[in-house]
Amino acid sequence: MDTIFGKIIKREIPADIVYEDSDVLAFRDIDPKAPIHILIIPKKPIPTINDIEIEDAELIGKIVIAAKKIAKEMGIDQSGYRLVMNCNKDAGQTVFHLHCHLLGGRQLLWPPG
Ligand code: DGP
Repeated sequence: MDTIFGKIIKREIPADIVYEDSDVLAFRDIDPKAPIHILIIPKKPIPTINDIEIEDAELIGKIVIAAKKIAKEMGIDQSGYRLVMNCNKDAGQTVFHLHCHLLGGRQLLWPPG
């Protein structure tokens, strides 16, 4: 099933893209929760963390590698940042195409709400 993020990958709807390679796309969140709020997604449409298979291990690693590159590029690698992946209802997942939130640019609270 196609999602809004599938449409962004296919350039059917616009997004502020900050990073792309053959496997991963990253763009600014439409409703930012921090001065820097980027979504990093696999181009492969995996709905939730529960659907990740062992053959996706390298792909998931590439998401984290993309995140650290973007954090450095945006100058928050030393001040700090947070990576978040929400899974299903209790975590508040709203888009069922796997994504990793990269949040930074301010002091982040812990624990999250
Ligand atoms: P989650 O709650 O983890 O499923 O986060 C989904 C995020 O996706 C949420 O922070 C808002 C963002 N989002 C939803 N629709 C769009 C869109 O069309 N464009 C962009 N850039 N972000 C979107």
